[in-house]
Amino acid sequence: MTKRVAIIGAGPSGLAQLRAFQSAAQKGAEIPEVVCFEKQSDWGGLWNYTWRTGVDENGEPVHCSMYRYLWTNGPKEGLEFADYSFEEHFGKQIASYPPRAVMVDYIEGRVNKAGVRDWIRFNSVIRFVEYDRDADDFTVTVHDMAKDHVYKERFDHVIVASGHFSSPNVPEYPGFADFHGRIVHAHDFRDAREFEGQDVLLLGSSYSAEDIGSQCWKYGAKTVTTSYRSAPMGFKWPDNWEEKPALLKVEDKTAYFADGTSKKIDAIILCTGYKHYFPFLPDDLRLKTKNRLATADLYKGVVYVHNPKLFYLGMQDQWFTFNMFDAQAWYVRDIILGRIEVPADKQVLMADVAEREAREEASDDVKYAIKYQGAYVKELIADTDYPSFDVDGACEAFFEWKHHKADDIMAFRNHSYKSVITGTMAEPHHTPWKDALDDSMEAYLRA
Ligand code: FAD
Ligand code: NA7
Repeated sequence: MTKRVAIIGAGPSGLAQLRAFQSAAQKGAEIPEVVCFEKQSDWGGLWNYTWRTGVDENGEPVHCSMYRYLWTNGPKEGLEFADYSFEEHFGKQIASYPPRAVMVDYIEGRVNKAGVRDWIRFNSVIRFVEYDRDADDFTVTVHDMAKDHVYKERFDHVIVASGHFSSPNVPEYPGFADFHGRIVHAHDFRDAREFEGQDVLLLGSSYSAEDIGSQCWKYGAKTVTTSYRSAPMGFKWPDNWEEKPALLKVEDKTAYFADGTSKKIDAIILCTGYKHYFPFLPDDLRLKTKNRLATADLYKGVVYVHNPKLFYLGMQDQWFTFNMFDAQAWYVRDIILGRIEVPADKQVLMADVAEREAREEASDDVKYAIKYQGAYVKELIADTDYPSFDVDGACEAFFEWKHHKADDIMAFRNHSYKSVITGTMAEPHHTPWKDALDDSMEAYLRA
């Protein structure tokens, strides 16, 4: 087979794609030449933590949006690799909400075992991708930062796995330019201890606002105020945390809200989400979508309808993560290997997208959304040899997680769930989350 495949990004999605091809080769299949380009010096994507903000050592935008003390925000039982369990990696069952360092170790474990690191060119920024209609292939322009050398190579397929929680959505409100305090987006938030003793305002009412607010609370902020644009998060917050409606303006160190109230604040953290941002793609190849479960223009959630030789991984809003990326990677692999056929008629591809959008829009219910994405994972794995697993069981873990958050938002991480891969129950963690200030792997794995 002489085909060449480019993968952009070595985060969980790109690594899933490498593992998918490697597993086919291991079973005796002939696979194309696979080259993964990663702009960072190591793999792991967002999970590869850096203290840096703004630009990296090469002057490129820092990819990392993760922060110190980050523990998974959903149970690990919802994301476990079906071909590589937590028990296989750690030699025992571990608690359900591992800190970032533990997750990195797990992510690396599978790809180290697969031996695919050599397929990745690190410090390699994709600058541009062009499609050549006559040759029916792509020319990829790469900047090798280590050698400071820009070069081009041709590929039959391109798989975009560059993530979509890295380019921040940064709104401006009246008074920001004159505010006497720190204003920072969640993307650049690193250490909650910075806000110890402060009155902190967070804009947004989704995962970042909830978790960064919780971090600030845990590490000693004086008060936490979250401001919602559409709807409050509505958890039973600690006494020094309150939810306010939309921010109108700030003046000096006072924030004014839509309900006529105001509050003195020291710092503002914008937890206002991210943009799908692909500066290396021209108009005819660039995905333009909202952060939703049924992404625009992707047949089966992965094949770009305007050029079916181009694929995107992990572009959905995410309940399921690692196992969904796996499902997508195995599916894309099988299209490239000619095991799965993509309909030639573009109308059929677009009808598939429209059907997914309509089904997503049929309900606002959270359980519905979780089941919707679970059904998507099942749909894809049914067509490949990715090990089938109890997706409904993973949905149940998510439902329980939701209940635990509603019961006590500062204690949901103390709960345990059953692995849908090995069937074993997670150990309860030795220390309640709010008291566990050391998030190192050694501290977490201590018996
Ligand atoms: P990413 O992890 O973003 O990786 C993309 C890779 O592409 C990066 O390595 C990047 O350097 C590379 N890249 C980008 N542009 C280029 C370029 N031009 N050239 C070369 N390489 C490039 N998920 C969970 O399951 N549990 C959690 O607890 C959780 N917490 C999260 C917390 C935060 C703050 C955020 C932002 C996300 C969280 N997520 C969590 C979701 C996260 O999206 C996934 O876990 C996962 O990291 C997505 O993998 P990915 O490979 O699609 O993208
Ligand atoms: P999300 O889930 O996209 O949420 C973004 C939030 O920001 C959401 O509450 C938005 O309100 C709010 N938002 C967006 N623009 C504005 C403006 N202009 N003003 C006020 N509020 C605004 O992003 P997150 O960062 O929370 O989560 C992303 C991932 O990171 C997630 O997968 C986690 O695992 C970690 P809306 O509801 O649209 O009115």
